[in-house]
Amino acid sequence: MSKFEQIVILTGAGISAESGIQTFRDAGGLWEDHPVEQVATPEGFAADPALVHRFYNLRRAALSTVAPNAAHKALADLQARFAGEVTLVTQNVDDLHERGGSKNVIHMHGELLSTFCTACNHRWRQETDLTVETQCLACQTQGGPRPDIVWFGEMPYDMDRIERALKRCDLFVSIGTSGAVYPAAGFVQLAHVHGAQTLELNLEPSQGSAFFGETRQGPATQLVPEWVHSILA
Ligand code: BV8
Repeated sequence: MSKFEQIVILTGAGISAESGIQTFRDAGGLWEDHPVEQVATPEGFAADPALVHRFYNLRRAALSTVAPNAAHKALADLQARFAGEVTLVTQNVDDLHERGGSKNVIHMHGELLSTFCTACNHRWRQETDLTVETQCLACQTQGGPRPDIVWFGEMPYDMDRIERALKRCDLFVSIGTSGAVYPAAGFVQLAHVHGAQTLELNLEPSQGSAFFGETRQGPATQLVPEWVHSILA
């Protein structure tokens, strides 16, 4: 029986890298020569909705060309077999955790496959391209639908639920994130002050490595299965 009872896991773009989805750092934080912070903001969307729709249409369409990797599958295995509680929070907007078998994934930065209407707030699953002509399925407003993505300057989803889990967990594990974006980058400190052990699994030390009790460097497809095996052993 593992000595831990409540585990919170935070994942970032690095866990999907070996599935072929580019991380933000690899792209140098740029997309079509635009800083991500420019296209991934409400102001960017207001200024050029067609550009922002294109940014997300390309990433949404790419989902059908990639598959979950051993790290996604190992976390699903942990959720299925761990006797205690696992809370899986991801900054990623892809669906690889779900396709790898994970349940109850908290997408704190939203999802590529979700859309909502800025006029009536109706939310629905969206698999095809959005354009400025797209009409809302509920109120028919043309141009109302936007990607259901939390942009810079917007409040991430499920923060109350995430903070409650961080305060009561006994282990916090961060996987494949640079620790560049808040509030996700601050989760390790909240978990630590409430007595949790903290572990970082990442290709290289992140900006927040100093806050972790233990850090391991390597690819997620190697580190995550090894770690899950040690917890389930
Ligand atoms: C908020 C959706 C408040 C978009 C994303 C100072 C100045 C200005 C702003 C701020 C500031 N301090 C805080 C802020 C606010 C801002 C912020 O943090 N800015 C940063 C740039 C400083 N944060 C926000 O705006 C957040 N909201 O604060 O709201 C508020 C309060 C009240 C009321 C209203 C609002 C919202 C942030 C969410 C933004 N949206 N995503 C989209 O995806 O298109 S963030 C986006 O970037 C990603 O989702 C992700 O979270 C982030 C990139 O982080 P990573 O996932 O870590 O990816 P990255 O490429 O950086 O790193 C990959 C890592 O993997 C690397 O370390 C690499 O070594 C590793 N790796 C690579 N390969 C592998 C690997 N590891 C293992 N195996 C491998 N094979």
